Amino acid sequence: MNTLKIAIQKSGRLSENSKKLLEECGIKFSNGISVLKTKAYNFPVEVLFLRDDDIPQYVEQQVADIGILGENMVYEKDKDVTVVEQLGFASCRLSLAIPREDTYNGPSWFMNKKIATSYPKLLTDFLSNNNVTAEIEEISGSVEIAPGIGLADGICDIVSSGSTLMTNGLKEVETLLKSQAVIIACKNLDEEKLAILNSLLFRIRAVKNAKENKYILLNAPESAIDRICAILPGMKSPTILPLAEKGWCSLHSVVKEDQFWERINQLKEAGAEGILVIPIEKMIR
Ligand code: PRT
Ligand code: ZN
Repeated sequence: MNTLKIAIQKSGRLSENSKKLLEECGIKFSNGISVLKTKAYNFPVEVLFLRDDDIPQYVEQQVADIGILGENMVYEKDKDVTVVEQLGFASCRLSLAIPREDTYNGPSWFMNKKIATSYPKLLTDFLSNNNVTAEIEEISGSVEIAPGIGLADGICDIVSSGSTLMTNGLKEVETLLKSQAVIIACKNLDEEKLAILNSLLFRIRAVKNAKENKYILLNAPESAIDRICAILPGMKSPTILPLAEKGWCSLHSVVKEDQFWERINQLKEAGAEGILVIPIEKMIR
């Protein structure tokens, strides 16, 4: 039987979440430190462990059929692949930063300056869109120290919390791209591989939906049920069961977690009691 080859990062910021995602989709595979590829026991996929920089090219050439990596790398490498799903982890942004004490007056600050980066393509695009001519110093790591050691005037690098910029005396002045982990796919997948990809995407969406939603149970007087349903718009047709105590009932539904937290006080004011919020493992719409 045909198998779908999935490239994931061997070791780095994306590795654990990529493996966890496949495991949450019920895909079981062995994962020794020195293993470079492995077949899943119970799903027609083979997992290849690679450097994230190589994944776009391998997917374009169909060495791997699909890959999991950051959008920053996808758009920097600019290969002929399709982004098929955003995964919601490894959120970060590609930003320009300059010494903290400098006054920033817009992209023209970078005119005729030297910028250190590992993202020459995305930086070149940004500079040309803003009619700025600058020298790009391409380096592969520790970009943030470049201004401090006199290698560059500013940097263009990935920012997450911002603390690396702060420790290196830099401030963020422009965001070029917001990024998260995505699945990319080769454009030439045959029907059998497409069918496997679709069943994988089905499982991934079930896992993602489950994470965003919670199963909620609460008790309330019958007279409060209409108000409670109006407070939580997700509760279109909740299950309502009578309690042993007359005039009271138990209400069960699925709600978006962020909506629940925003409205918890209103729920209590409306008469909800004994509220339980329970994680959902998989959710199929
Ligand atoms: O070895 P390999 O080439 O596979 O890995 P790598 O070292 O190139 O990549 P890795 O593991 O560092 O990052 C993989 C992907 O994680 C990136 O391409 C991004 O999509 C995503 N990601 C999410 C990040 C960060 N957050 C992040 N904070 N990638 C890098 N960083 C670095 C950044 O370069 C900077 O040095 O963290 C520092 C900034 O972090 P803060 O929190 O101090 O702002
Ligand atoms: Zn890399």
